Amino acid sequence: MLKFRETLKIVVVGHVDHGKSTVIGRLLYDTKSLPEGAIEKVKRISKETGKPFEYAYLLDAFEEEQKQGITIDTTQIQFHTKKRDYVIIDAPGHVEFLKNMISGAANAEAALLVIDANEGVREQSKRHGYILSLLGIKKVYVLVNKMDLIDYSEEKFLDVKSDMDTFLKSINVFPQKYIPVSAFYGENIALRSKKNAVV
Ligand SMILES: Nc1nc2c(ncn2[C@@H]2O[C@H](COP(=O)(O)OP(=O)(O)OP(=O)(O)O)[C@@H](O)[C@H]2O)c(=O)[nH]1
Ligand SMILES: [Mg+2]
Repeated sequence: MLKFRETLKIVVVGHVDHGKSTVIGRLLYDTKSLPEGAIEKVKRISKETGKPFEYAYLLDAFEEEQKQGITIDTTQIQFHTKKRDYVIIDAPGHVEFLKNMISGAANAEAALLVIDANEGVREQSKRHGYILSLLGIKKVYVLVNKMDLIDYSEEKFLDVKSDMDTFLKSINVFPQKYIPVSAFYGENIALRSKKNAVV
């Protein structure tokens, strides 16, 4: 019998540099979903340019993106688990590329809104939240990222959560969950973190 598998389209949004591409890169890495040689290639580029290793380079494939360290255009990645197929859409966070973010989000059924725990809620965190509400995307998960930079502080996590939740409520967005993560160190990405008990 033919079995139909669901495909879920998830867009990853949020303020510039808050770690969207790193979240996806690390998820692909931890679930062994990368094509062979991909990590080695990024390591080689890092060595050649003298820059630190970036999971984001797995997504930001264009030379200009790697040079500037920002995402310019959306990238769509196929991702599979036993249960489902996913298309993950990496959106740019810079205000200049808002159009690209919107076209990426327009296709999605769910969204991950990434906020840097150290910087907190910023302009594009709110604007992207607002765009999700305009597009009627109901399944929203907020990832409070870079928890390593704030020593996995539950108090600071709850502050960021409260700030964002106040804003999102005012525009009728009710996230399914707020999750503290460290994309760079793989905490709460593919596996549940032992670093904090706030989830
Ligand atoms: N310490 C720490 N740094 C992180 C973490 N996640 C991302 N970063 C760093 O933050 C910087 C920006 O990460 P990106 O993933 O490129 O951010 P982005 O949100 O995709 O940026 P744009 O697409 O340009 O908006 C990089 O130097 C990452 O290594 C984290 O969990 N901890
Ligand atoms: Mg990016």
